[in-house]
Amino acid sequence: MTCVNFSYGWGMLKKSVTPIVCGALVLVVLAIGGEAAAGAVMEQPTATSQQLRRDVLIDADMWRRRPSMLSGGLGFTGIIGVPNAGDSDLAVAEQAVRDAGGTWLEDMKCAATPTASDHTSASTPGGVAYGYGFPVLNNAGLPVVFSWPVLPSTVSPSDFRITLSNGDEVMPNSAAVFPNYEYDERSTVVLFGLFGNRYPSSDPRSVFPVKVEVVPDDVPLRLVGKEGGTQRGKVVTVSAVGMASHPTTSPYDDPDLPVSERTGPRLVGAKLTRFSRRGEAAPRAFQNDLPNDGRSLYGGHAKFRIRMLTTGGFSPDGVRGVRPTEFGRYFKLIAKTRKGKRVEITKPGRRYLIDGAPLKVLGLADLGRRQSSYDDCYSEDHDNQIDIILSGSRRAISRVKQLIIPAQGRYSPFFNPGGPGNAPTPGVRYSAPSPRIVQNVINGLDDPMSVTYRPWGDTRG
Ligand SMILES: [Ca+2]
Ligand SMILES: [Ca+2]
Ligand SMILES: [Ca+2]
Repeated sequence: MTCVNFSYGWGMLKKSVTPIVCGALVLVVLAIGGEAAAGAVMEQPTATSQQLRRDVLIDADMWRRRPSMLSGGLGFTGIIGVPNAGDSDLAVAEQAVRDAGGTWLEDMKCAATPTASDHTSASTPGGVAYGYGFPVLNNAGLPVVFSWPVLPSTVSPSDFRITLSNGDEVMPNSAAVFPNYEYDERSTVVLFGLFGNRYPSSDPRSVFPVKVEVVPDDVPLRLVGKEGGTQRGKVVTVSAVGMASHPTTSPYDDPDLPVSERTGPRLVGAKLTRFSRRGEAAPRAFQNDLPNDGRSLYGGHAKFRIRMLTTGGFSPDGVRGVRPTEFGRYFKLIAKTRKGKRVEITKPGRRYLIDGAPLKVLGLADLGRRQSSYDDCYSEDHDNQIDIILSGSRRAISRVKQLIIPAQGRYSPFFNPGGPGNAPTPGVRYSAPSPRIVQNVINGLDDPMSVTYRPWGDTRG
């Protein structure tokens, strides 16, 4: 058996395998071989996955004053837990991925030789076990985004019930804060399970989630925040039971819909704060793409941060990472002067004047590590946060009011990991591109709306 190139991140596993992951793969083979054997050896979740269940939050964002579920809907199907997707023989891996409905990048331009996990967003069963505890086979992915971070030790599959458009109710197979594992994140839980198919919602054969809800179990899911949702409030935990989302579309709806109607990933929040790297850390087993904070990439020039929260992974094609240099490819910021004049901020590195005060976008962060240059193999965390890092005066920065993803013309849309790559398999339907998005920016310069919860007093993995 070959034990290489399990990736992780939305199931994209960029890292070489540890003995633990090889062990998990062996368990998968046993599971396929016979349920009795699987039951005997798979009672315990992987040790790595348990690192994500420790209750540590450091300056984690509250995205609204009140706790709620901001989004919860199908991301993509079939590509989570694909046996052989990480095979070192890339022809074997590509065939396995395409057979499962995934895509495989061609003509990659990389300084290093691309591995299977550079070519595809499909994950291996062993890679799933690394972050989620147990392997799964050919599952769908469904991110659930809350307005407050979760209390990690309360997260389990039995906290969720998914109602499908055909009336079926299903429980996920997996649930974890992965890949939103940094201590200043953790408001998104990703679920794996069997949540539908790839027919568009206009097709009578279509099955997709129409309700995603938090239900009671032995240890009901709790969120952590502060009274009133303000920095000064007392730290509280609240039950998430009863919170729900009601999707009406499938990510497999027509990708050629008008840009405003596309059913790909969206934004659910954007917040401006003073730059801080507090909480920019993760448990030991999850540090491969760290540090990825603004100061690590842009040094002392990093003075302000606009962090965005998305409903699912953001990639230019479903597979490749976003690069720190690509602000202008996807985004623009809108500032309003005191007299109401609109200023579009479109170019990184350019100095803009707002009411005579300077502002500059340095670039993007919360992707991967700083490199001297970036290519098709750039490894990033593939979670659902991206930071825009700025320098300039507070007077100018505080006038930034909107973040826009035009998603057409000279602007690229985003795809979740179910996207088509650059060489989709003919006849296979992939998840849709993002719509045009206009997101109001929360001004957190005075009140950053963040919460720290650290009962054990340390941040080590
Ligand atoms: Ca991150
Ligand atoms: Ca980060
Ligand atoms: Ca990120």
